[in-house]
Amino acid sequence: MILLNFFTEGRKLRVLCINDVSCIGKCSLTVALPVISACGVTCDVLPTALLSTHTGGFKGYTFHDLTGEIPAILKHWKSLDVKFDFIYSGYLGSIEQIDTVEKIKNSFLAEGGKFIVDPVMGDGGKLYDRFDDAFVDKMRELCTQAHYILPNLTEACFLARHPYPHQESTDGYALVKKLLDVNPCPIVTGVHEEKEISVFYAENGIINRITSSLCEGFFVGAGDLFASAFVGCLARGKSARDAVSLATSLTTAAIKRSAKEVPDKRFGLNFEKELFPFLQELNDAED
Ligand code: PXL
Repeated sequence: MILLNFFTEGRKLRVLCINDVSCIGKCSLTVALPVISACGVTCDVLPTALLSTHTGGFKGYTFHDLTGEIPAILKHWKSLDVKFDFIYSGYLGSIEQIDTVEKIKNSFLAEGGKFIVDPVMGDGGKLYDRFDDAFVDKMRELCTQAHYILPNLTEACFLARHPYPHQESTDGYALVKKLLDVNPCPIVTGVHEEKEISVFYAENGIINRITSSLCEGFFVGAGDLFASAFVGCLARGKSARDAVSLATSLTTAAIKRSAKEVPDKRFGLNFEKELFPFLQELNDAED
């Protein structure tokens, strides 16, 4: 609490989001920037790659790896003596970039700041294009360093070396229990059972869940929306429990809207009109 008073009185909170720019398909930075900024905190960015679209379903996408640019950016930032109160990493294009994120956390996270890792690697039981087991192992290492990790069900299974439930329903409690060996505060999204979908999260060793009704199908960018809202709410001083609850409301509302409004789910979620009620909930929760 002392920490938040110092931050809020002294200067505006800064969040650094390390993620790719996918020009089309609303995910990663094109979601994180509007959502985190709308929460009322500064969102600085470190783009990891520039893609014509995300890799989840479009054929022939372009991919420009920005790893080579990062050392010069960091050198300049060092000269500015800048620190970040929250560092949130998402899609990383290579094992080398995972090493870089670890270095950024060690050099640029403000004292008492929080490091949040969304280990973006896959969905539907499979790894995305471009990722393999070596990447998973390296991501698992990064997750051990984070204050919070936000895997979806697929990523949680890879991290915990747990079988992905293709047909059967998932024991979210058993999965999160295994993940506690990787990180003390895992928050697992998209855990589906028959007609329900849940977020499971651990707090002080106790596992909790928030359940919503299930909309069938894959919704690209849903994990990014959840993670961005979670980080934005944390940066506004919410507890992790409240941030999970607010992020779940926003994501569920955006998915429900998109199930009706977006015929081709590769183009991402129509989350924009759901930001207003989300921010109202965030501000009301302040009283
Ligand atoms: O939403 C996750 C994501 C982020 N970035 C890129 C992706 C994906 C999922 O497919 O391809 C480039």
